[in-house]
Amino acid sequence: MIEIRNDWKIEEIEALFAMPFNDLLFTAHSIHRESFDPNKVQVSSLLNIKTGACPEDCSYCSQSSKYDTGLEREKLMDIDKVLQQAMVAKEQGASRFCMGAAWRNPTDKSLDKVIPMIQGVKDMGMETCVTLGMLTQEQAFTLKEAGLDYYNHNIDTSKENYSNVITTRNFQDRLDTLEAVQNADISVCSGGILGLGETQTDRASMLQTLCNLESHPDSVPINLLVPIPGTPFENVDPPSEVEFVRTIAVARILMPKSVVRLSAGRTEMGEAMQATCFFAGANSIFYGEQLLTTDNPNTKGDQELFEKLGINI
Ligand code: SAM
Ligand code: DTB
Ligand code: SF4
Repeated sequence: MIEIRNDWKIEEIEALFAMPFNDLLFTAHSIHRESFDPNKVQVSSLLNIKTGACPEDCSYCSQSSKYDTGLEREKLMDIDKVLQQAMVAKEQGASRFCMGAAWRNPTDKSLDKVIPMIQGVKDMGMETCVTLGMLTQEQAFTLKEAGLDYYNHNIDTSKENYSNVITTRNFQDRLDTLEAVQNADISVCSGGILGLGETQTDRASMLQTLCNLESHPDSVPINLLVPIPGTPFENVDPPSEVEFVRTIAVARILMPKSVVRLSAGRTEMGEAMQATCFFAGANSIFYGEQLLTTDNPNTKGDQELFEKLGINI
């Protein structure tokens, strides 16, 4: 029987990180098989529906107005164009369509424009996800009424490292939005980024926050930083592959029933690395040639990788 815990101590999580690699992977994979088909990976496609000019100062992001990243700002996309992209994603086999906006938070007026997009995607038979920044409780209820399935809102890093990465909001702001989303009974997608100058203790602490939430996030994206020229973090040393895989494995052990997504950064990963992440407990990816503003592996390459690994989507 898989035990779902919400009382993990930091020492326990650090002890998981310190396990011999093969023992850690064996443990994570054994847990993975108890709740999931080990040969199945869920695929979500992403679309940035509003680009750039974000007032937040997230030090990793191409879309912050605080850094000159050369990104051209764009207004909220027209619904027809959004639904056209959603159709492409569906044809490629995506089961969920995730729409992102470079907002600190949506205004009620802008939320009204996103709602028909959610309904249109839902009508195509795909699951819906949006990531629009911080929400009020009221706005979360509105999204639930519109039929939204998932809300993505990452905690990004540990509470201890947070102010080194973002200063225009605090860690508690993120937790408040997650609570509003959970109260509205929308599935939560929340994870973080590796490669923000964090220590292993920071990684343990970030996962501790996620697994000690009242209920575990349904989906946990683990992103490898995509370095963006012009941002403060453009030259930060990336974590080693072993450290990255360890983080996936520990996330799997701590949140045995959550879907763990091998998210941004796959263009830098070879096939064996991705296969190891799937063994360690990752069972979701972003699928399609674009993330929000950066490249993702092409779908043909992903299909070939799945074929080689005997993975079904
Ligand atoms: N503005 C909203 C927000 O921040 O919540 C939604 C969009 S924001 C771009 C969504 C998430 O993408 C961020 O929380 C972060 O985890 C991830 N992200 C952004 N830039 C990234 C990068 N360069 N590399 C990896 N992940 C990144
Ligand atoms: C998540 O955890 N990663 C996605 C999605 N949720 C919104 C975003 C990755 C963005 C990578 C950088 C970019 O394309 O701008
Ligand atoms: Fe804005 Fe989101 Fe980028 Fe932060 S991560 S700058 S909130 S778009």
